[in-house]
Amino acid sequence: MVRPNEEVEALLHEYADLIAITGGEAFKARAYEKAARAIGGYPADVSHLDVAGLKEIPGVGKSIAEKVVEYFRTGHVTVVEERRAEIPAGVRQLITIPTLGPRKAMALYEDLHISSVGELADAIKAEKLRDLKGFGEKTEENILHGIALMQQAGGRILLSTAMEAAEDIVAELSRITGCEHCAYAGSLRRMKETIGDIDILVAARRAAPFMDALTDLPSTAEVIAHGEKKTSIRTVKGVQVDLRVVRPDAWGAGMQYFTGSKAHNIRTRTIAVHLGLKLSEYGLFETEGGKRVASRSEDEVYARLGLPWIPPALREDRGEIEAGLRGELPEVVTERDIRGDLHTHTDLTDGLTPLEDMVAAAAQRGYAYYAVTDHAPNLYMQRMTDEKILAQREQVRSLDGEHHGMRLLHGTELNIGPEGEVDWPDEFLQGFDLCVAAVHSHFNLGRKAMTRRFVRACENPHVNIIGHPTTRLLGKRPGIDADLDEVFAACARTGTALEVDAQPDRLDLGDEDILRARSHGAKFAIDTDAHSIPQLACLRYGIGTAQRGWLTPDDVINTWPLRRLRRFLRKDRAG
Ligand code: DGT
Ligand code: CA
Ligand code: CA
Repeated sequence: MVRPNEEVEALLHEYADLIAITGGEAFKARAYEKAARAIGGYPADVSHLDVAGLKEIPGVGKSIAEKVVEYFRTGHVTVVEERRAEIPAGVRQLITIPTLGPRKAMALYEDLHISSVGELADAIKAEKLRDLKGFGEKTEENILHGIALMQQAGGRILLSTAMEAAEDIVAELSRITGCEHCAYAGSLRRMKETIGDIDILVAARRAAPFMDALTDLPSTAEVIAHGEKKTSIRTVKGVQVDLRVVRPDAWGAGMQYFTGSKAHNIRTRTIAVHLGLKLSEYGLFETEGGKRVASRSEDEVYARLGLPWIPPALREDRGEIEAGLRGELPEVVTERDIRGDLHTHTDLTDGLTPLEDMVAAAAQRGYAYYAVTDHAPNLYMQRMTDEKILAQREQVRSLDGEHHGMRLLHGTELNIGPEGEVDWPDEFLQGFDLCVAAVHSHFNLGRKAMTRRFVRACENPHVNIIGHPTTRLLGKRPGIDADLDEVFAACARTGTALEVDAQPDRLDLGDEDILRARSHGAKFAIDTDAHSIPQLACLRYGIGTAQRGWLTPDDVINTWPLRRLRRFLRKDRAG
């Protein structure tokens, strides 16, 4: 992703929120939202553009372009600063509660002087909200639910947010003289879906220059601890970073220890004890006499324990130790195995980028095939029609093979209705190369009806992939309630793949559901669901999640050669 673009995206989103809270016109807030998304999804670095260049971006007019230029020239935007000053930080915190919009947040502040999440929870408990205009018992319930969801996230951050921060810091520290290795470890290296804190490891003879560099970074807001062995800081975005510096000859042992997980480490330490050895972050030593037997590389440490090197995503004590001891570790799927993306959008619906640009960007990633799957008509706000999708098909056919032979598949993202029905009749669906189908409404049908709904969708001979199957949004919306074992079994039986949607706030299916689905024999598609060119790079998060679910290339249909994929896409149909 392009970092300056993301900064502007965040700033414009904030400005839109501020406009909404302070009672500004709704259309103005919407215009800033739209520009924020467009800039976030713009493939080129916007910090290099002047006003004229910025105005080329759809949705960006003169006034927004000028603010962006001001931001890169001065580091701030005056009107944003002014609006910020009008609103207590607590109110801005209120609108981060899922289900509570800016208008309600401002009403709470003006009528009840509520300016923090804690005060809001107290007021709900005292039943103070239900008498406010526009509120009621149901609103109280919804807000409490939103607060609970926010607290469940428990200060954990999305994998992508942690990854971007960590990669910046690793790049900075790697430049320092004396740095022999630098990498992130912990849950981030294991590609967990959310991250508590970032753990960074450096191998060097002297620790001080690295510790000092971390505390001096411009993105460091607060120093939590500053020591010889470990330094902890908090970034301006509120993310905690722990840095440890180890001696170069202990790099492997350090990485093994600080990658974790704790549960995995307990197992490796126990194996060491049985071998008359002691394993720590400094190395593997003989218990008697303390002679060092391994520490330089992870490979060496694992080998001395009788284990192959274990991919970090598997290190959760979910059977990887046993599999390793038997020599049966899976060869998990990697980004290099992926031959194409099977769920992507264009600006024909809610994507930001025209078809030809998405296709060109996909080709640059070296894909052998690429599917375009814009939204189908029942997602009404996308205004899809038969004519539009057929015209797009013509366009897809004309671009097919134009980029070093990359094949294009024309698909759609269908909406699974409450009864499991989808947007178009069979005859029309026949014309697509593949169909993703996903739930976008009626999230609370009840378990039985929801299960039946998914099973019916799987039984549709044209539905190839269930998109973001649980519809969860990390930290915002729980997954749907269905008998997933029944759904997964239906997928396996009907030849319908389950998606591992790589959008960082979805990662859906998640690792545990993948493990379950795999045990039913289901197949998977790791897709980005990209709505812009930068989002094509989210694939890595889907790959990490798939690895945590023990998926191998054979489990993942978009690692297959096109012929095998096409056979799968035909389901049981003849021809
Ligand atoms: P997080 O930060 O909550 O997302 O999860 P982790 O796994 O990154 O946990 P963290 O940051 O507390 O510690 C990083 C790694 O250091 C952890 O995965 C394993 C190792 N570690 C930390 N504390 C202990 C411990 O008490 N025993 C063992 N064996 N390993 C530990
Ligand atoms: Ca951590
Ligand atoms: Ca940590």
